[in-house]
Amino acid sequence: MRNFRVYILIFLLMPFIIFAEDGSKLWLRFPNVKNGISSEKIISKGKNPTLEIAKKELMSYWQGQTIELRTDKSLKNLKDGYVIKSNSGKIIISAAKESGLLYGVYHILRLQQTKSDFSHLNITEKPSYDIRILNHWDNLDGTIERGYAGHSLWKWEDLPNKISPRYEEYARVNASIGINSVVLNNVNASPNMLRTDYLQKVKVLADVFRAYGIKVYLSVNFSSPKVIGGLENSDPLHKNVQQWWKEKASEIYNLIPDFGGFLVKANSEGQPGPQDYGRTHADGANMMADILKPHGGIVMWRAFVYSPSKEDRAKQAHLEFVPLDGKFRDNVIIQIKNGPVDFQPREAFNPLFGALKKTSEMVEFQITQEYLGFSNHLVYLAPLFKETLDSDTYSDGKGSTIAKITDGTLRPAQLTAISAVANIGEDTNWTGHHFAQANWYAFGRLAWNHELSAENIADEWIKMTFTDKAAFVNPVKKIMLSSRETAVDYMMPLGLHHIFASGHHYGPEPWGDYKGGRPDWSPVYYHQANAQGIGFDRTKTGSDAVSQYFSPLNTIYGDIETCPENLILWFHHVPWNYKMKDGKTLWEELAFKYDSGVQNVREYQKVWDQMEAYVDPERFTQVQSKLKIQAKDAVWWKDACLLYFQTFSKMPIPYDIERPVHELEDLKKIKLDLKHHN
Ligand code: GCW
Repeated sequence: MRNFRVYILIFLLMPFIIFAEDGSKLWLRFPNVKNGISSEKIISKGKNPTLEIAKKELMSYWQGQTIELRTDKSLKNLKDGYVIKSNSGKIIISAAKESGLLYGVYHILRLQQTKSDFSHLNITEKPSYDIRILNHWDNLDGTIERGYAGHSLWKWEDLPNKISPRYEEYARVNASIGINSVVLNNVNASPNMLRTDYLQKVKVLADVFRAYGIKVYLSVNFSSPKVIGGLENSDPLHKNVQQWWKEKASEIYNLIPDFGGFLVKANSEGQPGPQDYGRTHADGANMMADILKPHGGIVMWRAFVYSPSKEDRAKQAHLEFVPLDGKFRDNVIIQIKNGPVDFQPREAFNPLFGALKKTSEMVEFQITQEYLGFSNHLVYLAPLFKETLDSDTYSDGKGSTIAKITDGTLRPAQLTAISAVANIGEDTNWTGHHFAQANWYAFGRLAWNHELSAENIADEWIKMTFTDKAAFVNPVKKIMLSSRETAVDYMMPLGLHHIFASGHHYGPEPWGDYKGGRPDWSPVYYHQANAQGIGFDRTKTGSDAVSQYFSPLNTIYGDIETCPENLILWFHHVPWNYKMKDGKTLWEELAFKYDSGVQNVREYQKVWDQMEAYVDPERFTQVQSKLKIQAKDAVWWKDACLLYFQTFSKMPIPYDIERPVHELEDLKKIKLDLKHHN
């Protein structure tokens, strides 16, 4: 009898068990689809693992007309793009490569998921970038630097024998948005990554990813020859060092014939590099490039370099790399963070874009929210990505946007690529926050087509991930689209930057003054608040970072009257009573911005609570809880920054905004136990 009751209970709960929504499916949800079309309704020739995946997806999920998958070498100019055409009752997807066919299949599935019309299709897609790459900052011990979604997906201890099913799921999800490359390990790279036993593990991952059109790359430690090769040093100009790399490359390519290449963080934040031997970044990058060249591999050399010096940190990459322009091999690409400091909620764009005229350049974004509330805050990053890509550098006259510089439109670049630091971990929902999935999605979509709008991408993602009901889509889209500006407002409005708590970067610490430590890791170095005003003077009379920008931006940014207000404290030290465009003083404006950030998050909570009817209970409550944290954190940020800056401005917090609820002295005592180095 008891057993019987248990059975009844299980039976009644069945629909909930089956349809439990834990976010693990990401945007590849097909809640009402039991089966796709039968194999007879798929026309294709030849056998190939990628093609088999494409067919399997159609047979599992596609509910429309007959599909023909056609490889067509004449479409080579589309690279791994594709053409989709409706033709007398069927749909023909053609592409030069099988990966293009797979992307085409995900395209029509997306149309089905978003309930778009697919009766008269005539679509031609060509990716904006050849290499669309995720950078994992995963360590060999399973931790992830700046990772907020649990441990690493890569189970190094189990590999090469045990293969987690998530490797393939990961590859599939990436393929669905066109990501075709991944760097498996942290740029703060362990030399052990290149040990033979690890390479055999890497091979297994590469073998799983290959059918999904994904190539594997590795971050390498510049000292590897010395550390694991037992050489005396790792001087790139030494023959035995070069020989070591040569043999290593052969070993890698024997295991992984389509290996992508190396990503290198050198002479930055304590990492070894060519400068340890009096050599330049070009010497180091070229040595590796020469070794990879015969195998078809490339070097992505990072421009994120700065040393503890008197020079403004925002200027250092430009100072270092511009003199090397023209000296890099054609299979080297310089990987440049979107801003010149470090993935801040808002930065001016990195002036290195466009400044290297004879060298391929690529953007590095950060999807993981190191500086944006980890996986606790809802911050949709497509507007940030777009802001960078659409920035006009004026390097080759008006219209020289970062998108056009990096995608090869403006200059025939040898290599075109775009990268982002992943936010993926072993959490069931992959990214910690359900809405952080949207940032992975948005990066992939923009890497495929940087002309898509943040709004369109949000629209697709919401419909695929949650529901297409307008009563849900529209308000949620509104939240997403304003969320980045909201985060800027409650953390660092008007161009403020890097006033985070030290090390872990969660929460405010504008008072942070690491006397005796590195000034360029101290908040007070970045905000420069004093009795006169606040902000970093980067004008000609300050650090002169403005001169690294092409005309007319150097003058626009350099003049307080013409500098965009959202960057005013990035470029200027501004008096507290400076009159802003809306008539408020700088101090009032700052206070209003912080307050509006807080109010917006409260609004998001209200809107989300009204969405309950449209979302499964699991994801509804999880997002709801995260919004509570975000609301509390926003108030924490606002109080910490306003109360602290008030000690300089000596002005009242405008009376029509919410009053602080904390004491400054209490906030100063907060020390979160989240470990990290800087
Ligand atoms: O954003 C900073 C991070 C470091 C990171 C570094 C980098 C991988 O705080 O954790 O190291 O940038 O991009 O190299």
